[in-house]
Parts: sequence; structure tokens; C-alpha cells
Amino acid sequence: MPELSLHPDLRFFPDAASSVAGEYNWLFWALVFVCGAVTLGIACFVVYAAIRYRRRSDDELPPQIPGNMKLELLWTGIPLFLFMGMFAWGAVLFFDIERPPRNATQVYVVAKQWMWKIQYLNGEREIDALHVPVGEPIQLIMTSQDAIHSFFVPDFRIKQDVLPGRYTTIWFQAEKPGKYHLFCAEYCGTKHSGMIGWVYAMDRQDYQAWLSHGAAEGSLASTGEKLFHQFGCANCHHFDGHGPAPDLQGLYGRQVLLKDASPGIADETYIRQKLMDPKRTTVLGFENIMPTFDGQLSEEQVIDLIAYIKALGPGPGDRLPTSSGSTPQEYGTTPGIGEPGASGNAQTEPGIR
Ligand SMILES: [Cu+2]
Repeated sequence: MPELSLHPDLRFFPDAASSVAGEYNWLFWALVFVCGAVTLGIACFVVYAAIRYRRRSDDELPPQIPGNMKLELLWTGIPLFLFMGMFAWGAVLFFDIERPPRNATQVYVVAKQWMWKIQYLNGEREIDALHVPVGEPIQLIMTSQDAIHSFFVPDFRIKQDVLPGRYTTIWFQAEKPGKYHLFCAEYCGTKHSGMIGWVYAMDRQDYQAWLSHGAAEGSLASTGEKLFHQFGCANCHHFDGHGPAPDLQGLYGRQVLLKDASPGIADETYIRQKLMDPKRTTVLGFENIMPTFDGQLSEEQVIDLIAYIKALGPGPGDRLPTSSGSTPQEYGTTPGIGEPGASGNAQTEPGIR
């Protein structure tokens, strides 16, 4: 791509720095070319026809043409072929973007007016900065503390709305080391334009050094474990399967049967909803005695608890009703959310329980 730059930070076209950016560029320019060619063709034909078929005398009557099947088929068929091709190409790329690789490293993002809070599984936290290794897939699991935000890294060609009350995800793989702009792309209040950060893509070694330099207080999961006891969750959620509330081992990613017979997937959004609005759903076979933690837990703490529940392996006292023979492999994913244990981060988790 020709580099038309006025200033290093003011570029005509963003850098292509992620694994999908190249194909995005091809698709973008193909769309520009096809749409440009069609627009130009129609405009030229309009001018040509206006001159060639203009009325030459006041009493001139044009010949009546009843129709032309060949022509109609042609001008229906060619655009259909072109536009279906664009659709298919775009759809393939869309599915690539929406489906994180199984080995993607998960990073949590909490957006708030007006900053990006980043949380790594090892407990490292930072604001308006995201450090990632080059050549490795990263999956972001994002939520908002207030308004709707949008996580946008033009150089990576990724943009995803970040919503309060649920989790959205996006994944990318940085292809070259560098510093890339992170923007909020959804107007979210007075200082929306200042909700800017940087993504630092680093070589594996530098990344490892960066990750271990920090003074993380403990992994997200271990912080979650502390909260689990601090807030009295363990009083009801026993791990021997004999408590008044479901045993949470192996819960994440599994299908959960609810009292109204509707199946639910125990993903991040489900777990958050059980914490903040527990009366909304009741798990089949249990009384709904869960108190709400709305107003008591911050979004970061909810993420700590989710990380803890994710880190809990399946246990012997597995009492949650599931449809027969269901396994995390079968029900492991909701679109875009990684499967339990699929994040490739098991090794970075300390021995929980
Ligand atoms: Cu914002």
C-alpha cells in the first residue's frame, strides 16, 4: 500500500499489522474497485445514451421495445454473481474474526468512562495499554462498567462493541512488533475522544519479560478464590456435591438446565447474571436461595470470580443437572467465547484447590 503520510501518527491508510489485516485490505480494495467500476460504467452509459438517443425533432417517436430476455438475464446474472461473491468473501472473513483459535490466550477488558482496564490471567493489570506477544492469537473478553464502548484497533482491523451487563469477545494475532493505537469507536460521553490507548506487540521473549516483571498480587483465579470465600459463596456451593447450591466444578462452558426447562450455557455472561441478578433463572433441582451481589462486586471482581470458576476442573461431586452425556467438549462454546481449558493458559494458573 502506498504510504501517504503527513505525520507518523496521521496516516492515510492504517498499517496492516494483524493476521487478518492483509485479507481485509484485499476485500476492501476489491469492493472499492467493483463499486467504482459499476458506478463509473453506469455514469458513462447515462451520458452516452443521453447523447446517442436524444430527441432530434419535435415529432420524433421512439420505437417501442417489448423487452430483451438475453439482456435482462445478463444484467441480473452478472451483478448477482458479483454481489454474492462479495457476500461469501465477507462472510468467510467474518467467521474468521468471530471464531477464536482454540489456543488463544485470554485477556479481560473492562471499559469505563473513559479508560480501558486490561486484566491478564496472571493478575497483571494495566490501564489504556495492552501488551501482546507477536504471532500468537489473543482473545479479548470484554465488558463495560457503564455506557456502550467499542474496542477499535485500526491497524489490526478489529472493532467490537463493549456492552454493560454482558461479555463480548474479539480475537486477533499481531504480526509485527510495534505500538498500535487503540480507540473507543462508540460515542460514550464527554471524554469519549480521549478514551485512547496503545497495543504493544512484542516478541515472545520481551513479552515474557514484561509479563513477569510486574508485581501482580496473584492470578485472577487466585484472587477469585479469595473473593469466593470472602463473600461466603463457599457456604452454599460445596465441592462435595452436598451443598444447597450447585457444585461449581466443571460448570464453565457446560449446558445448564433451568427450571423453566430452557437450556443455558454457563458462559461468562451467565455467571455474571447469576451474581448480579440471580432470581432471573433457577437451576433445575435447586431452590433459588442465591443472594444478589449487585453493588457489592466490581466488574473486575466479577471477572476474578469467573476466572476462578473457569479454573475449577470437573469434580467428583458433580451435581448440576445436565442433559445426559453432555460434556464440556459438546457444549463448550457459545459463539466467540473460548472453551474451558482451551485457552492454553492452564500452565499459567497456579494450582487452584
Ligand atoms: Cu468509550
